[in-house]
Amino acid sequence: MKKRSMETSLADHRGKLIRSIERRLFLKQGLSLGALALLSGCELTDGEGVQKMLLAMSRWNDGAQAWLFNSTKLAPEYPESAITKPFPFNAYYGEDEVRLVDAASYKLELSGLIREKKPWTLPELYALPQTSQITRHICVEGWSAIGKWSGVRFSDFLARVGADATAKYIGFECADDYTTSIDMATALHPQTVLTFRFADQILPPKYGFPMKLRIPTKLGFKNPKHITAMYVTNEYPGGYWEDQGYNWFSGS
Ligand SMILES: Nc1nc2c(c(=O)[nH]1)N[C@H]1C(S)=C(S)[C@@H](COP(=O)(O)O)O[C@H]1N2
Ligand SMILES: [Mo]
Repeated sequence: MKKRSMETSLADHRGKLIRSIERRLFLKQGLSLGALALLSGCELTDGEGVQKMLLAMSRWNDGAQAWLFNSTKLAPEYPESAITKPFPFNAYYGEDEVRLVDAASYKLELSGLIREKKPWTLPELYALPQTSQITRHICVEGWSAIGKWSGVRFSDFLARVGADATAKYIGFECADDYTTSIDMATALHPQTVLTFRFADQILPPKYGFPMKLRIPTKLGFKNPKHITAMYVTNEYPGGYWEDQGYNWFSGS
């Protein structure tokens, strides 16, 4: 009897915990518990596993929110001394399978609701006015790292090519067949930068040569590397992880 009532109260406690964490996730991040379970590979029927995952996610989520959901709506920037060394590599495959993009034949293709659809070569992109940022990259897998990226402010690039800023989405295709898409407001955010350099060097292959769209207000998986094509559209484009249940917005 005693054991039974303890079990009941534990289950009750777990129920409350789940509901409170779900509510917070839903309100602040748009993530569902199902999505979280997917991310952490946790079996939702396993009581102990659920408990552990919830506690870990609760802690991680609090930290992530402090970094991401800044009231000024700008992601924090850091001094050079805060840069994480070595900076982690991540992709949906291992580092031995990193795609090598040929610089000489590379062209960035533009399509959809864009006036000037002429493809861009790397020398043309490198000649655009450049800006730098030292920001925190936050991966949904539970790690974060601070790095320095440089490139052209994405809003400047979009204005230059005549992208329809009233359209809803921008979709990205990458040399490794990865895809993702973002909302126009985030595309126009001042800290969203089409970057060609990491730590003042041309982006090495593992960090996304020839370019990574750096979006410090969004989770890592919304920061496409090896971009080969982008298109502006009003039709929801989805993406590699988004189509598997990851929250599409995943940012602030
Ligand atoms: N093309 C492409 N971009 C991608 C990915 C990928 O697999 N392919 N992974 C994403 C994820 S989940 C993360 S955390 C970051 C990792 O970037 P990094 O290798 O520079 O740390 O790239 C993002 N962009
Ligand atoms: Mo990630």
